[in-house]
Amino acid sequence: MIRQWWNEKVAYQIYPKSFCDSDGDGIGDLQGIISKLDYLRDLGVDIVWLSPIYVSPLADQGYDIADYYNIDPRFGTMNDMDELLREAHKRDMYILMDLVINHCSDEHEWFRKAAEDPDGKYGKYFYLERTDDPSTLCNWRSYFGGSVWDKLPGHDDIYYLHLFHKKQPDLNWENPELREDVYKMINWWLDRGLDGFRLDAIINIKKALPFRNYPADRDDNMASCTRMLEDAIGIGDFLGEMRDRCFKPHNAFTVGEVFNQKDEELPEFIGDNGYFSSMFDFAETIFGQSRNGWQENVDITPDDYKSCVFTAQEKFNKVGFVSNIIENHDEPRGVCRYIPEGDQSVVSKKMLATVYFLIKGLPWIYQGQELGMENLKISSIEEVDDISSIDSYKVARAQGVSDADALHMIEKYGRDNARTPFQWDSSENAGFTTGTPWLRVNPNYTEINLADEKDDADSVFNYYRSLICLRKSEEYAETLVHGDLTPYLEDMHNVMAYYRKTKDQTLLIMANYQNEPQKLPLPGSVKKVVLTNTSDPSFTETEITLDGYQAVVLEMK
Ligand code: TEU
Repeated sequence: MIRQWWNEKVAYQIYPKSFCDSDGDGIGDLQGIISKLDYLRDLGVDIVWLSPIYVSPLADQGYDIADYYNIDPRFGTMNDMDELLREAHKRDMYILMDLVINHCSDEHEWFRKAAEDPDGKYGKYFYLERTDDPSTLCNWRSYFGGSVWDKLPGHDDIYYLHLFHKKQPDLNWENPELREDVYKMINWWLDRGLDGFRLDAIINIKKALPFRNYPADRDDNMASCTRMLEDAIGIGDFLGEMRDRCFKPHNAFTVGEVFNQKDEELPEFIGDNGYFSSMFDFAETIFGQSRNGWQENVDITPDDYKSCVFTAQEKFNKVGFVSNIIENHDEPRGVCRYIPEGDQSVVSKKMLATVYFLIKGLPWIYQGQELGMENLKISSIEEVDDISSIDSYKVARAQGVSDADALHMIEKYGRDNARTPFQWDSSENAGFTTGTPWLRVNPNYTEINLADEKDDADSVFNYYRSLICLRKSEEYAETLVHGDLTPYLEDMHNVMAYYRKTKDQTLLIMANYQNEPQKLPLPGSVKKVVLTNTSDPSFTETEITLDGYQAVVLEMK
């Protein structure tokens, strides 16, 4: 595998709407981000991905783009964007934008023109089907619920395809003219100095055609649109073309949001000369998901988490450099998902940070994760903003789930959890805005906030700093970035342990993934305790005792 400049970096995701509001309108913005670049630099962040800031009606919080060439005024101006690029580059940091090209907004000019003249050029930019009888359209269910087909505005006999929200019409990648327009836009941004992209929902750009029904998987008589992806062959032609026309000539960094990939295709995706530089591992994210809806999801246990991570490591490390996360803007807070309910504490949060941050791959931190931010409590569906939570609530209620249980389900899986404003300090609105925040601040901001954690040597925040320093240290970087990963004590209940090894150095990362202390066998002599999240562990030549949720990084002789 060819080594890349970004292997040794640390990446961070910003959800701009909720990061920092500079003008008091309750919405985070580019000037807010610029004002926090030094914060990120000091934390040790190199690569920053911004969730979408393009012009958008925000039907899906910016993942519905109405103009790819402009910044939404709520986030700032193109001058602000240029300033952000300049200021980031001055600090040796890299900026990635979100590339949302499976679909655009129904308010995009292309879609408006398609509705005006479905037989003209722009009609071919979308998937349009002409019929007087909508029951003849294929029975795919969209990601956000309901049919993937909706009426083209102004036409009673033409329907357009949307795998996501009805305000997110899918772009027709089979059309070379559309592809040219997309490549032109990507190159325009890269020429401006952008360093790369995160590729949104990218696996969906290839459809299994012609459209056809699949066996219904719920009693709405529809089939999840992901079923179609299994039969969609040939996405590589599009992705390879995009790499060659856009990313490669600019030496851009790209990370794919890829669900439902075919494992045999992994080398083409992220091997040397892959379509992307890296892609996210979502094995832990999707664990326990039920086809029937969130009400039937199964919790992930520490042993399940370990098994997902090790299986993914085995799969990805053979072919490329994976991107590792415990949360993002679509997921609950990692500390609430991967630490059993009720066990969230500073110590357990640091344990989770240790085990995920030191596996092989590019570590990503989602804003607020470095503080140990937690899920949001809700008391009524009226408080919920996220469209996917609202749909999941409806599905659960229709299945007979009680209001209280359906709300609890949203507390566990909803996308608002990660989207609450960043908790800068304990002043009103957590220091995020002087106005009214667009989404509720998590009331726990008086206990969990950056200002307090900065001054506390034992905080989650300062522990993240230690982890980043360790991964970048002269002494251990080679092993932590490039060393092999091998599981240790893989079958031991509530233990997650692994080696990171080069020919000159062996590190052993061990975590006791439960409240009760555990004695664990040591495979050899310890040379040094490099890091721990509590007090120094007691160990002999053959055995180590770890407190509840204690994690250690040991250098072995
Ligand atoms: O998410 C795409 C996506 O496919 C996930 O919602 C996925 O369906 C699910 O997690 C699988 O378990 C991206 C963005 O991250 C999200 O915010 C957008 O809403 C979506 O694309 C549409 O652009």
